[in-house]
Amino acid sequence: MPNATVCLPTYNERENIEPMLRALTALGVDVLVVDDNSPDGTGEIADRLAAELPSVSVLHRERKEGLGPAYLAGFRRALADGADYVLEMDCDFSHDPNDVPRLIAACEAGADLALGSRYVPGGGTANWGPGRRFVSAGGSWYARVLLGVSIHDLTGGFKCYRRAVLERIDLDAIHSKGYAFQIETTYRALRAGFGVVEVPIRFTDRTEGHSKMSRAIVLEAVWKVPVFRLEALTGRIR
Ligand SMILES: Nc1nc2c(ncn2[C@@H]2O[C@H](COP(=O)(O)OP(=O)(O)O)[C@@H](O)[C@H]2O)c(=O)[nH]1
Ligand SMILES: [Mg+2]
Repeated sequence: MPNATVCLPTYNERENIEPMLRALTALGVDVLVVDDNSPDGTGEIADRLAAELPSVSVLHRERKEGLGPAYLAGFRRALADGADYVLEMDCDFSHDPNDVPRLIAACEAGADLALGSRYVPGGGTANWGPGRRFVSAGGSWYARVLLGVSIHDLTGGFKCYRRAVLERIDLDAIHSKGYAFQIETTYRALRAGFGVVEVPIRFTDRTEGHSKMSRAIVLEAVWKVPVFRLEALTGRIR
């Protein structure tokens, strides 16, 4: 396995953190848990596992600020620690840890950024009703059309970056918190000329713990997409 670090943001994932860390370490990747002081004790469980598993480390942040800031802190740490590939992944088993090697393989085969994608042939969502599928696929379609890109799943959070991508895109300029963060990072990579590929994945709803998705996170993505396009037109995203 190449030198890859999975950044795993957690907020109240007490039921999921241990099985997830065991599944990931069995694959031979490094894992960086980024915990925002979860009130349910996820951070302490992660510390205990980090003491047992040499490939696991934990970044503790003081408070919950959303997925974007947690990932940015994780990316900076992973780059400083010398990772060649940096991955994003949810800690609720919506993303199958066994798909991690496929994302890394896509980068090894030449991609700069590999996206786990629900909306390409072979990908999909298990146990989602038509309403939720429509909103999610519609959101990606909205971003795809407004940004003028050819990516089908822009809001997914299962990704593998070649380190050069994170070194090149301006991490300091990114202030998105939720789905907008996923759209923005991929858009910045595309604008910078990197090769982005979609790898089909099957997304499964979590069975343990609770989603932290909110109306504010959805609205942020809606208003930020045209802003990203404007920023690209005015040279602020390049
Ligand atoms: N560190 C950190 N992790 C978060 C935050 N919000 C969500 N997460 C984690 O991000 C992942 C995806 O969040 P989730 O609530 O499942 O979002 P959903 O899949 O869109 O419903 C999970 O591992 C969460 O624990 C946050 O503010 N800080
Ligand atoms: Mg989830």
